[in-house]
Amino acid sequence: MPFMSGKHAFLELLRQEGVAYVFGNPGTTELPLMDALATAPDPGYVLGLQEAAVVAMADGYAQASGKLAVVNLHVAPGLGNGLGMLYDAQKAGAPLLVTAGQHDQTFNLTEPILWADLPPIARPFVKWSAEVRRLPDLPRAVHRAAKTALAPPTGPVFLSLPADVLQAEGDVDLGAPTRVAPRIRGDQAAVEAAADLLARAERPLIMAGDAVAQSRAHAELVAVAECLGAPVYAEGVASTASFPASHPLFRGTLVRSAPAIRQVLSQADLLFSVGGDLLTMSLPSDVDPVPPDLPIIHLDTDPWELGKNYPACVAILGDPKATLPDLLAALAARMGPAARERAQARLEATRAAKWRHAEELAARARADAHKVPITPIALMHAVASALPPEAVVVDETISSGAGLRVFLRSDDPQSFFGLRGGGIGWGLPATIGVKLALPERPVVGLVGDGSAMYTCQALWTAARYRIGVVIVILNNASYRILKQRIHAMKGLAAQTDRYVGMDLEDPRVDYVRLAESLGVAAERIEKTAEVGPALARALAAGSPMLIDIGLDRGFKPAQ
Ligand SMILES: Cc1ncc(C[n+]2csc(CCOP(=O)(O)OP(=O)(O)O)c2C)c(N)n1
Ligand SMILES: [Mg+2]
Repeated sequence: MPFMSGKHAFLELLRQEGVAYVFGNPGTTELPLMDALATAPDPGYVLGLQEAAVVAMADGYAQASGKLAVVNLHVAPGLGNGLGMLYDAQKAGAPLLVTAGQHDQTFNLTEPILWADLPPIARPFVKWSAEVRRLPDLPRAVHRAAKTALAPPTGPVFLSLPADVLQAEGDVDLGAPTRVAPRIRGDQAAVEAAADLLARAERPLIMAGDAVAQSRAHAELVAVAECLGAPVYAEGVASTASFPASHPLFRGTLVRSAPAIRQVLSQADLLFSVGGDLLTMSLPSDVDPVPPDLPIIHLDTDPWELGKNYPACVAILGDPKATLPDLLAALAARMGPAARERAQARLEATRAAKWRHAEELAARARADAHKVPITPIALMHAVASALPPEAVVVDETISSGAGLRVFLRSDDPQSFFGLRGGGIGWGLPATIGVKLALPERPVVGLVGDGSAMYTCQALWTAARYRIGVVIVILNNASYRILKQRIHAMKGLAAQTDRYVGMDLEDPRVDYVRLAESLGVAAERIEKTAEVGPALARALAAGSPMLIDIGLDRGFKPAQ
């Protein structure tokens, strides 16, 4: 057993777990760790200037790499600042080990400044939350935390690290990591039952969710979708590229409104959700999004999600990549030439419908292309047209993203990441984390102006560590989505045309000067035709760049 201090043991344990980066913001209780980092070649420390930005950077890194990301925050206020983004990380299932320094344990009863009991603060947002009380417990705690974060369904965990534990010295048994093998094959009888229903369905519809991208199961899901000729929709809160966007069966994202989802699902006689979320909505509705008698087959890595809101006639706990080949084999055994012909006809019909829809949207974008200020759909079209196929898009477009998933060629599971939890301010720092995970790929964040202001400090991190992201600010000088929604309520705001707390004017934020002050080059764009060349310049720069887009502020539906 090596004789060592807690702080060195902690870094060694992270190395054992394959951790490349600690994302953090330090204070006095973190100084033991910062001291150990002074002579440690790895893991690298990535400083963020506000804890929300720190957590969202780590989240982007964890989601894009599939690896454990470590966060180190400062006692209660530091952890508190990070909680909104921890909520988002939890909803996205990002494997994060969030740690916070705690005061020396002999000191805590006096209630020192910044002190609070930390594990209960983090507990609602993590899979496991604990405090390490003694140096000998440190290895077991870190290994258990890492194992738990990475075990399916993946998600954040929290450890409080008192300063005396990190300062203590002793013989430390470092133990070893455990990895839960993720390729869990769904129950064979359930797979057969699913195949019975799917093979007989005349209008099957597939909803593809995060679990598909996370398990890298594109090829497996494509094979099943093609066999069935079933259209594939991304779930309503579509935060990953859960199906190759260019595929003729991909019909884009379900619009997160109950009547709109009901309309799509009404076309089906069977719904097969592959890791798809049923159904996170943002507003209550008199219309139930799921038609009453629609049979549902649900495959997911998380038993909590199966049948959570809507009963599933077949619920399969399993990894999509491991389970879909079994389903394909079971389908092949059940589908004769006539069934295959019908599936082929469905595929052709879906291809045609997809093409018509894409053409319709592209025509709208083209019709807007000359307008100043730039309209959201013209911008989405211009961005998608300018990006190379290997680009990765991080989406916090909020009210401006219509058409994005139709125009984008997000064809591989790491090509798209979107806001899963709804806590805004995620997109800008997440883009930086994604780029750290995928340094060879162009990474572009599309971020609402309001959203950007929650975590704009992250721009400094991009400059400091020379992380070559491109941040596109969708600048409508407003919380446009809130204006849209309050207008739709037809209440006092709509009657008086007053929208309290939703205009970001007087003064307007100057994003170019803001970025420049944080070390990031920036330019302002006012015309759609300038968007492509600006993106090309930014991508060629290799250093971080912000493009501030002057967007139309209109929010009322066309009369
Ligand atoms: C942390 C957090 N604070 C507040 C909100 C409420 N909220 C949702 S969208 C939004 C405005 C977003 O503005 P912007 O990013 O400019 O996008 P736009 O609506 O203009 O498209 C706000 C304040 C939230 N979801 N999360
Ligand atoms: Mg806005």
